[in-house]
Amino acid sequence: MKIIKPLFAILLLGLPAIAFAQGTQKLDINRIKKADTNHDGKITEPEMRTYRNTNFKQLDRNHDGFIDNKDIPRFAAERAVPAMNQMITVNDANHDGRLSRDEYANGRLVVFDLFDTNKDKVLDQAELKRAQEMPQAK
Ligand SMILES: [Ca+2]
Ligand SMILES: [Ca+2]
Ligand SMILES: [Ca+2]
Repeated sequence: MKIIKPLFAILLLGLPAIAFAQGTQKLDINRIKKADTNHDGKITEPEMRTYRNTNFKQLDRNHDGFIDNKDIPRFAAERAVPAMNQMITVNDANHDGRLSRDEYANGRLVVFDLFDTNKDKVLDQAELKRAQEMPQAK
């Protein structure tokens, strides 16, 4: 599956679409570190899922219990809708075109897997550093 690089941040962290639209899609290491709940400098898969679970509220801007394109403000649609569609495609287990909290929190951690180069289900400092330095698509 081809993932457009600027979508990494939104896919990995579930950044609010509004942040994405404002051009803050460059991967921010400090945001990633928020997922590191036990502050050991590494992010485990359960930590990432917990982070997604807490982040769901932010993404569900219209508070209907699902994440979909209706949660994207109109002015942000041009840039954010493709990212949202990609995120839905990857995680939409029941194929209803929107993401429930479970689908989002338990969905595929595509970008996590991508950055986890040694496949130990942990993002360590070296892997996070590489992730941050990954060139963005034009
Ligand atoms: Ca919603
Ligand atoms: Ca769904
Ligand atoms: Ca690793």
